[in-house]
Order: sequence, then structure tokens, then C-alpha cells
Amino acid sequence: MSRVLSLDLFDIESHLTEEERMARAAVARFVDADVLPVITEHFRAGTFPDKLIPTLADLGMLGANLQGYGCAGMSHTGYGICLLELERGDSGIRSFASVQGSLVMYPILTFGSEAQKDRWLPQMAAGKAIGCFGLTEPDYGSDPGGMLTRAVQQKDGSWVLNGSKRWITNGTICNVAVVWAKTGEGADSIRGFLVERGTPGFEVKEVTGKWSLRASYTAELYFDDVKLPADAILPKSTGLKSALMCLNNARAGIAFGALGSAMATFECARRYSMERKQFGRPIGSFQLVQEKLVEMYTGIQAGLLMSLHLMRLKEAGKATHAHVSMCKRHNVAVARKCAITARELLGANGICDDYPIVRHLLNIESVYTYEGTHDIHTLILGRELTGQNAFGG
Ligand code: TGC
Ligand code: FAD
Repeated sequence: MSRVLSLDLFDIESHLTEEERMARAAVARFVDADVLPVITEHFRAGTFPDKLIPTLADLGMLGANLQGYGCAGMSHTGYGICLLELERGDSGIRSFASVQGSLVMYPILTFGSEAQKDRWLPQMAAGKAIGCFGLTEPDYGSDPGGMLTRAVQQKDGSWVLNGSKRWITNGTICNVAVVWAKTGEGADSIRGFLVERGTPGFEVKEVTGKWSLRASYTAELYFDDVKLPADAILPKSTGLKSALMCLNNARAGIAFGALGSAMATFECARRYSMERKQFGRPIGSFQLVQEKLVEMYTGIQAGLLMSLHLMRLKEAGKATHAHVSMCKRHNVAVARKCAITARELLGANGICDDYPIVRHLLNIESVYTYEGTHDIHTLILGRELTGQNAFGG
């Protein structure tokens, strides 16, 4: 069975349970057999490989760490290590799974009614219904508490929704959107709503011109006097905090996932440096090249150890959102550094999509920005360390 990293100095593999190892190996085989052969073509075309959705479902990757309703019930560690494998393929494939599981199924499971859970979760786990998560707006990204989208309750208990969301992963292909809207004044009035595709007044438009995460659909959502039944609200959602809880779950997975991108660029650069000769020697024999490989590898190993610890804390119910922010911030920065260093090490070949480097380099820019930018996570940690809020306001 292949290992987490071909050079696994800290024997990370031994920290996984047999079940986690088997799940990871199955996802790794899927990535090698089904993702890598088609991903460059999809990246060039700007399309998501939706033919892969049934296999992602069979592998248990849709709502992987959720319990019941047809979900795989994996440990958080198992979920994370499988996301790492998906992102070794492409960040777009990992994003698809993160959004479906952590940002759509998780809030339905956590804040939804029994009827909402029965209606959506089994079909979402089976990949037969696709969801998206609408928090960000054109004018409110890092500061979602300022959102303009409004849901106004009518005398008969139904709702009327107005507003728009932007940068919404899976929006183009969604059957249902989890939409966060103010129901009164202030961030405490924010509630989640399930808005079904086809509801009059709900329009979706693909964001075009993206040069990052091209194998992923990203949309704008528009709500123009959308009439929603009384039971469209997620009844247990209470304020911005509920939306942020979904982000915690997703960010922990993304932190693990980003290391898959880092491994892909590291492994490619390491192989290349042993094969490519200049001045009569493999470039990997030069000290400057070795230093670059050592920096990449150390960052990846440190990130893996932090991710493993984070997920075990999560399993013990002890993880805080500061832990999650530190891990997302660290690992995505490592992946971004690995992509740029690998690009340097491949010389001119590093800019060409015959190799996976430039695709990962472009993708990681989105990962660096979404789910809280690098700097927002710096401020979250800064607040934790000093007790001082540097967000402004
Ligand atoms: P703030 O006053 O700090 O917090 C409001 C209440 O929420 C609590 N809280 C959290 N709870 C759970 N998890 C977290 N991560 C939490 N962060 C804060 C907080 O304790 C407070 O509770 P209470 O009881 O005191 O009311 O709120 P703020 O408005 O000052 O904002 C804070 C900030 C900046 C940290 C937050 O808004 C933030 O994280 N901004 C970044 C926005 C973001 O990450 N957006 C992501 C959109 S989704 C996405 O990008 C999907 S990409 C998908 C893919 O393809 O993978
Ligand atoms: P802004 O908030 O405008 O930030 C611009 C810059 O200012 C950043 O560098 C930021 O760090 C900095 N900045 C902001 N505030 C401060 C501060 N107080 N102090 C210091 N610096 C600050 N959102 C969803 O809701 N659902 C999705 O499915 C989703 N998918 C996405 C997919 C992609 C491909 C991308 C690129 C984004 C996606 N997003 C999604 C949106 C994403 O969460 C936002 O882009 C992100 O939260 C940042 O918001 P913004 O782009 O508006 O940047």
C-alpha cells in the first residue's frame, strides 16, 4: 500500500488507524486512475469533471465525517487524509467535496429539522443532489457580518428573500443552496435558509475569467423577491456564529487538503531534480537545490503533524477555532511556497501544464483567499494571543 508521502520520515502513516489507511489508499487509487488522467483537460476547458461524482460518493467522500443519513461516518482524521489525496489531484475536486460535506450537509445536519435532514442528506451523500453555500457577497467577503441579503418573514410565516451572493463554489450545478441572510438588524439576526434551484426569482450565473480553480464551478447567486416556505429556514441556526461553525469544519479539512497540493508539487520537483542534469550533474546534487527541497519537505511534515493533532483534538471535542485558523494559515502558506519553489526548480518546464506545478500554483491562490484569507487568520490568531481585536470597526 502506498504511503502518505513517499519519504515519510516521521512515519505519519503509523498514526492512522487501519480504517483511515484503507480509506486513504482507496481515494489515492481513485486520484491516480480517474483524476490525474483527465484533470489537465478540465483545467484547460474550465470545467468540473462531474462524471467523477458517483465515484466520490461510493468512496464516502460526500459528508465523509458526518454520522447517519447515508454518510460514511469517518473519523475527522480519515476525512482530512482523504481530502489530502483529493487535493493531490486538484484543489477543485477537494473543494467540491469540502463544500458538499462541510458547508452544506453539515449545516443541514447541525441546524436543520428532521424533515430537512431526511429530504437532503441521503441524496447528497449519494451525489444525487448537489449543494452550495452562500455567505460571501460582492461587497462583504472577509466581513460577512455586514451582509446585505435579507429574509423578511410574512404574516403567514413564509419568507421573502432579496440580495446576492458571489464566488459560490458548486453554485452553477447546485440543486439547493444554503443561503445566509439577515432577518433583522445586526449579525445576530443572520439565519440559514435552504433555497431550491428552480424557485422563481433565484438565478445563478457562472463567474467567468477565473485563472485559478478552473476545474471547479464558481457562481453568483441572485435573489429577487424569492418566496420561501416557512420551513425553508434552518431552525437551529442562530446568528453569524452558525455560519462560522460550518467554516470551522471546512477549514480543518482544507488545512489537511492543502498539503496534498504541496505534496504534488514537492514530489514532482524532487523527481525532476534527480533526473534533470546541468553542468554534467543532476541539479539535485547542488546545495541550493537541496536547500529548496528541504524547506518544502520540512513545511509539509510540520503541517502533517499539526493537522493530525488538530483532527485528534477535534475527535476528542477539544479543538477551538484558533487551532483551526493556525492550521489553515500554516498549511496553505506551505503549499503556496511549495508551488512557487517547485516552479523555480523546473525552470522553463515549470510554466507548462505538461507538469502539474503551474495548475497547483494557480489553484492555491484561491485556497489562500477563501475560507478566511491568510491575513484574516493572522488576525484571528493575533486576537487569541493578545486579547486585542485588530479587525477594525
Ligand atoms: P466575531 O465577533 O469574531 O464572532 C461572532 C460570533 O461568532 C463566534 N466565532 C466563531 N464561532 C465558531 N467558529 C468560528 N470560527 C468563529 N469565529 C468567531 C464568536 O465567538 C462570536 O460569538 P458570540 O457568542 O460572542 O456572539 O465576528 P466578526 O464579525 O468580528 O468576524 C470575525 C471573522 C473575521 C473572524 C469572521 O467573520 C471570518 O472568519 N471572516 C472570514 C470570512 C470567511 O472565511 N468566509 C468564508 C466564506 S465560505 C468559503 O470561502 C468557501 S470556499 C469553499 C471551497 O471551495 O472549499
Ligand atoms: P476582501 O475581504 O475584500 O479582502 C481583500 C484583502 O483585504 C485581503 O487581502 C484581506 O486579507 C484584506 N483584509 C480584509 N479585511 C482586513 C482587515 N481587517 N485587516 C487586514 N487585512 C484585511 N464564499 C462563499 O460564501 N461560498 C463559497 O463557496 C466560496 N467559494 C469560493 C471559491 C473561490 C474560487 C474563491 C476565490 C472564493 C470563494 N468564496 C466563497 C469567497 C471567499 O470566502 C472570499 O473571497 C474571502 O472570504 C475573501 O473575501 P474577498 O474576496 O471579498 O476579499
